[in-house]
Amino acid sequence: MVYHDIEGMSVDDLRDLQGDRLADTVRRAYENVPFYRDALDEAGVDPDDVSSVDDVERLPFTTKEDFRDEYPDGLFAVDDGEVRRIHASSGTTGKPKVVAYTEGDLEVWREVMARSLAAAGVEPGDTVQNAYGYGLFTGGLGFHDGVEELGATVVPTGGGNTAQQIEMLRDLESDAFACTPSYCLYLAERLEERGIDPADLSVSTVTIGAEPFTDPMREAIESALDVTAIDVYGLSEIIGPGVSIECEEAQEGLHVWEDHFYPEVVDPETGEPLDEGEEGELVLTTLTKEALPVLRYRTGDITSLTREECDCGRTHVRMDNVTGRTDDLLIVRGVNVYASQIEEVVVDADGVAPHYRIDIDREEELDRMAITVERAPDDDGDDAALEQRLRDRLDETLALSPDDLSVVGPGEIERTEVGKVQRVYDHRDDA
Ligand code: DLL
Repeated sequence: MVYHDIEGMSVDDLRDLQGDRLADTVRRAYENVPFYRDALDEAGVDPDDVSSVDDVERLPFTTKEDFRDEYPDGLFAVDDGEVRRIHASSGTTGKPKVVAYTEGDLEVWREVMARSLAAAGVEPGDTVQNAYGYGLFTGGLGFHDGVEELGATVVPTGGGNTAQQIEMLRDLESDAFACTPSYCLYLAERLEERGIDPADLSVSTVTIGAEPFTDPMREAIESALDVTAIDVYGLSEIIGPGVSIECEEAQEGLHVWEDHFYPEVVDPETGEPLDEGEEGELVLTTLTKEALPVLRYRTGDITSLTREECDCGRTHVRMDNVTGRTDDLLIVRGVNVYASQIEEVVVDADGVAPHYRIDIDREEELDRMAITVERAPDDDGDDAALEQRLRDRLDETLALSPDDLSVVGPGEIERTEVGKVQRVYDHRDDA
């Protein structure tokens, strides 16, 4: 279902609108945020010269470090009295990134989330159980507001508390469920333990995001829960969930709501813009944010863009599923490999459960990689044969031979009930 006419706006009109909104955003950032005034001056950009989206490439980048340096509110562009809500996202190191919303920003967020849910196939009157965490994390409240805005019913279970989650899913007969991909797997196992067949639940759609996942992982989720899994993307620095989503009609890339967020893909090394279809780092510019306008944010997320017509009729550009981040690149003895490439091989293999972990160590100046995978419960248990199959596939597809590859029994790899999953453990900096 298309929620708003703007989703089908002609590409030319969309570009005109983006140009006007970009000019406004740059002017507001320049006038209200000393950080941006300095950065724009240094880049030699006069806000009065910004009039079309083509000018975006002249703007300076904003990075995660800038958020940390300006902690907590140095990037805010409005007075405290206009801020209605704060969220924060914590990384693995340093201070969290604190983000702010005016009443207008909250309205935009509600709307893009309502659009996203409608694109995923949720309809007014449906019931959506929201298992994203509430609190400073943007997932819980972002989904919550969007469900209500769409005219559907939200069941705000939040993260974890799986026994209650299952009880509510059964008794309230929710049509859709919202959670991270790792929680889908967790939930599927708890359902099985209780002898509940997911096919007997009324949930038909799960909107999964907040973590990278590959196609084999999505297939594992869809089959374990007997649902369609729709990929939803977003980040706190830009708004939260609702930057982009797959449409249920095509499920071929995620439509970026580009009347509010302008996407580019750049070479992660040089920062040079890449062409449509080329894979690189996603860079986003907010076009309507009031409390926290952000120019050319280096998301670190790897994707590519396509403007090809989509079956669903939406004209908004699509980004590819994000399976990894620039900082997930594991360089092990000169071989560059992303965790997602390993995931694709191991999760796709027969006899393996969709759970794994990667440990990187350094011994006597040499990097060592250990991969641990889990035997699927219904596998007959020839671990040696399984290990050899995986080694052959890793070698064939990635030229990678892990120093250690172990197969463990069902349930032995730690699960994630709350928050974002961690699968890569780099111990090289521990010493
Ligand atoms: O994770 C917002 C969100 C909540 C998105 C719920 C979707 C659903 P942050 O905590 O700021 O915000 O983390 C943002 O998570 O830069 C990506 O690296 C990753 N990420 C988010 N969605 C996806 C996705 C939320 N669909 C960071 N696929 C982003 C892959 C994703 N990675």
